[in-house]
Amino acid sequence: MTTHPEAPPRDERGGAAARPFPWEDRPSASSDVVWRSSRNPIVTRDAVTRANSIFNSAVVPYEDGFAGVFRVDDRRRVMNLHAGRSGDGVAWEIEPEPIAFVPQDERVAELQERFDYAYDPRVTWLEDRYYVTWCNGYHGPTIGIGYTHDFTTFTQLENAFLPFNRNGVLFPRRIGGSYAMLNRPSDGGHTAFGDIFYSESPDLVHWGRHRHVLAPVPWTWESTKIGPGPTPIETEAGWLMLYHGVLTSCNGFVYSMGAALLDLDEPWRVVARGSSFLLAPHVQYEQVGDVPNVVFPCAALVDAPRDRVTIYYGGADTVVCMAHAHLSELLAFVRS
Ligand code: BMA
Repeated sequence: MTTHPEAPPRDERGGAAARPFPWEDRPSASSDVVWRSSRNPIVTRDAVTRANSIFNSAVVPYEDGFAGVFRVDDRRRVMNLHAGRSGDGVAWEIEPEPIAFVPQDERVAELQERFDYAYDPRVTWLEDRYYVTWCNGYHGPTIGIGYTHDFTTFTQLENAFLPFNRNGVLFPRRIGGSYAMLNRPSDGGHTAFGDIFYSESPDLVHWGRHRHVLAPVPWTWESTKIGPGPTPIETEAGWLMLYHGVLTSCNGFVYSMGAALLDLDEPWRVVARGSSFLLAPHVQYEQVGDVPNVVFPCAALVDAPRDRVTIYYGGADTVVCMAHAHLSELLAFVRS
């Protein structure tokens, strides 16, 4: 039913075949398209000494298990990225120290002369390596890009855009010969607006041909702003894009997750868009935390042959959580 270029080639030990897929069936009492893991939250601040919070993090299949890049805010409330490993996708070992990106060249070293913050990573298997994109502080938020082959050594490339931009996620293959990224321009503060755009690049350094993809919808769960989430999932019907949408209540922002389907060859064209949210902050670990009422998806694992998707999301800017869905039902949902 689907093609799935996200997974890296099987290693010589047949790791991919042996890898477990983190999954729970939908509870019998539920008819929701997306349901929460009973093991939530799967990562708390206790995973890293001196962490204030660990949330909005990205995981991918790696060797016999999984690897990830985690957002860790420390007790100075400095936001940074840490690498992590897991055998089952649920129990994580997270490095105590932040990733020390090696600059690709002297020009990138200039970017590193000052570190402000790094947060909200996405990880994408693309051609021959794992790329990391994140919100990188450089005179305001913009999109940082780096890559790794082993989740030990990470190389940093140029920032993709001028400030301000807070959400950037790469497509897992080139589109029309170009690298492609969904992103969300913003401002220097707590942006009370925001549409999703598509940008492309011949070399992952120079970005252009920016196209509008999706706008907020007035008087709905996504009326204030929206932003791309996990690496888009390639299906025969189009690119399944999970994203976050925000409404402004009388008591502040409320972050939920929705989904849309983008054209395979021209992903700035929207094929379909679900009108409701898929997951909204309805349980305590999403409603209560450093920032209340936040569901913020950053990654999805896909087991296409068995019609299974596992989504990783941040809860209330405090913890990492998992949710599950059937791919076929997500594709039906976007047309609802
Ligand atoms: C956004 C980002 C996210 C965060 C969200 C809610 O602007 O900072 O990291 O989860 O706000 O605070």
